[in-house]
Amino acid sequence: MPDTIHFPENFLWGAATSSYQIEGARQADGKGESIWDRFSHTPGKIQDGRNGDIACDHYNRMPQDVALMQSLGLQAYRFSISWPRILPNGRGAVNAAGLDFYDRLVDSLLTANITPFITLYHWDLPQALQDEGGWPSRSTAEAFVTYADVVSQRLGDRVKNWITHNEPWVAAFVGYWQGRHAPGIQDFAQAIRASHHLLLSHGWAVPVIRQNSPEAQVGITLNLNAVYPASSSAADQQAMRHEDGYLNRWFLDPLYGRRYPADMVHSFSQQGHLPDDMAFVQPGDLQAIAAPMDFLGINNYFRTIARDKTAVNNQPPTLEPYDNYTEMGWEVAPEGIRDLLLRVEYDYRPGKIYITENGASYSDGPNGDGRIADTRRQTYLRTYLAKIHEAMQIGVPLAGYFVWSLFDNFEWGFGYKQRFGIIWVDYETQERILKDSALWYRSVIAQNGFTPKE
Ligand code: IFM
Repeated sequence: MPDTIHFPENFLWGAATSSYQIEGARQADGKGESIWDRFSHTPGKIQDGRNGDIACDHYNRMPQDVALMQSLGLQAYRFSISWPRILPNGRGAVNAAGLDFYDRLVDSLLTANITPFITLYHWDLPQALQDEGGWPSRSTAEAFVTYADVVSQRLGDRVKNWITHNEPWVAAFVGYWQGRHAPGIQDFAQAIRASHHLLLSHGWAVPVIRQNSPEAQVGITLNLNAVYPASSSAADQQAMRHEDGYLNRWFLDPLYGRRYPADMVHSFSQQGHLPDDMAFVQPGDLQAIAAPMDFLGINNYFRTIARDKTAVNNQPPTLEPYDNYTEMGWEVAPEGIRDLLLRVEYDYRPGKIYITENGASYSDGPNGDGRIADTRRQTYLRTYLAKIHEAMQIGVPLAGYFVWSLFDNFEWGFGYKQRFGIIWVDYETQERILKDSALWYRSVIAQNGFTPKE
């Protein structure tokens, strides 16, 4: 192991958040209702029964929060825009006050020398559009393009890094199939349609953003995992291929011009999941989805070990998870992020990659002195960053890293029980406290690297 790990000079160190998870201000200044407002106010949907009405109150504390980012030396900040703050009904009248908030945020970041990375869609769809069918409906993709146009016209002079969507797999399959996320639907056919319209809206928005934001870098963020077979049996190899197809290839293949993976279309169809045989894919859609991008954003937290549990007399597994999990129950397996990066580079050649999210949920809080010794998070970040660095040494064109998350925040269906922040948030007082991991991350940024064993 090298004594010190150094990153390239222009490597970008950032942190990420999303609108619904931190902003609060549910109805402030003309904001419309989102599917997460509706879902989180539906009894039984959120584990701790809470919602994002206040969250980190970032909408009202934005200047202090940017000052905190500056105190950490952050070079980039990835945040998302709340669509219903801009277009309360999803389309139609623009809410100027909503745009003004992000205008102020962007100016504050630039003044603090922090590069803004905007995510246009991080799951808070205007409820009005869900009422018309949501992502399974093609008209939502059309509405997204208008929304992208409005935002990029206003901010595109100063913002040069644009992410159309965050984790379309989650938006489609957790929102419309597992039903654990808004809008809470459990219908695979709807989820598949949603996945297509999310991708289509991305492809349609890319040229619009480019037009409004000269020299913009435009990409999408996918949640991807390295997938390993639990043994070398044919059954486990096949399970691996299926998991990989469902999570990774279903999105990567069409984005990189290879159409939807035929094996997955066949498999979904055999399971009776494609009643209309993907007739919703219209001529020109696949070309639109494959619009050239400037970078790929990857969110990664854990790896997947694929096991065919139905196979008769399957070989015993040769690969078992480590006995090391975060409080989300996600396995800590740093080599997964290295293998994932190598695989994506080898198979898709994205040209430029950012890790747009990586981090860990541990609930360590202040001790008697007010210090937060979140050593497990620090170890997680250090070991994952070391593997990321290995991938870069082998040739993966990684341009930056965004820790998830800047703050503890509303963790969707889990509510506030899960804490991913490098900054502690006391939800009673809204006090922010830098955890030890934040202090460590500040030193990583300052030194552009770290000592693997510290
Ligand atoms: O909090 C989420 C984020 O919104 C999307 N990626 C995963 C994170 C942790 O679950």
